[in-house]
Amino acid sequence: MVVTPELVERFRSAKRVLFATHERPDGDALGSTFGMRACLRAAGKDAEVLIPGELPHRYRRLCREVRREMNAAKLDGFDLIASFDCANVARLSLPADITIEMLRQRNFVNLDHHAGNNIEAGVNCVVPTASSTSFLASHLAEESGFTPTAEAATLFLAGMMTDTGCFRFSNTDPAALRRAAELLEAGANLETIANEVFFSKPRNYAAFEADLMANYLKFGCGGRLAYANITPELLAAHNFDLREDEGVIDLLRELDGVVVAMLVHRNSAGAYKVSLRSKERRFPVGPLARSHGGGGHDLAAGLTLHLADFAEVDALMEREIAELLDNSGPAAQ
Ligand SMILES: [Mn+2]
Repeated sequence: MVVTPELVERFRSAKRVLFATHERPDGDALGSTFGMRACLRAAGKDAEVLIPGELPHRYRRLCREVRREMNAAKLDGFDLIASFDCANVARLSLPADITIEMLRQRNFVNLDHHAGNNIEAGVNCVVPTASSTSFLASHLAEESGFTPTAEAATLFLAGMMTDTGCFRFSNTDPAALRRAAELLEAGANLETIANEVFFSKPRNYAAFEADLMANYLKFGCGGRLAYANITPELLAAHNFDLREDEGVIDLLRELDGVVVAMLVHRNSAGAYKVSLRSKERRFPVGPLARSHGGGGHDLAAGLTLHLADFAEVDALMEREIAELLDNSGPAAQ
C-alpha cells in the first residue's frame, strides 16, 4: 500500500467529506483535493473543497464549484475533514470562523508529502518520498476502492505534473512516471492539462517576463548565479500578480551555465522574500534558506530577510551563494 490503512478506512466509511489545503494553492493542492472530490462524488458521496481565496487563473476551468465559506455549525454537516498537501498549520487556508482546533476535535485526516508536516490530525499519512500529494491521493482513491473518473485522473495528473515541473525536478521517480501512465490509461486528458495549465499564459504575463529578462536580469558568481529584483514598479507596469505564477524563477533556472537562480521581491509588510532554486544536488539551497529561518527542499527553498533595500539583500545573498558554490563537493561525474 502507498497510503496507510487507517486513512483508507476513514475514506471508505465517510459519507460527507470536506477538503482543505494550503494558502496560495498550487497545482498539487488543487489536483489532489479536486481529484479526490471527483472520485468521492462518482461513488455517490458528498464532497466539497474549501478554498476561501481566489484560485490561480490557470486552474479556474479545471477546478469548478469551490466552497468559499464555512462556519462551525456547517462543519458538523461533514463526517470527515481532510487536509491535503499542507505541511504547516500556519499555511492551512481556512475562513476566519474556523480554527485548526475545531478540525482536530472532529474526524480529521492529513495527507501530505512534505517532511516536517505539523498538521497533527487524527490520522496522519505523510510520505516525504512521494513526488506529490496528487500521486498519494490517486493511490488513496484506488486503495479505498473508488474508480478514478476521467476528470479525477486529469486532476491527479495535473497535480503530479505541476509538482514535478513536468517530470523535470529531482522528485521525479519511476513510481511517478508509472502512475502518470496509469492515469492516462484511466482517461486523463493530457491536452486539457497542457492547454489549461501550461499553454495559457495571459499576454500581460508574457510582457512582464520579457521586461524582467531584458531589463532586470543580473548575474553573479561568475555567471553561475542568475537573479532579479521584482520591484513594485515592474509588477505595476504589467499589472502582474506574483502570486499567480510560481514559474517565473524557472526563466532564470533554465539558462545555460546557471546553477542557482534567485528572485527577490518585497512583500506588503516591507520584508524581502527570497526564492532560491538550485540545479545540482551538490549545491543545496535548502540549508542556506534554513540558516535564515526559511525552509523548503534541498533544491527549492525560500527565506525572508528584513534589510534596508534590494541592494543589501543582493549583496548578502550573493556572498552566501558564492560560498556555497565554492565550498561544496567535487564536480559530479
Ligand atoms: Mn505538493
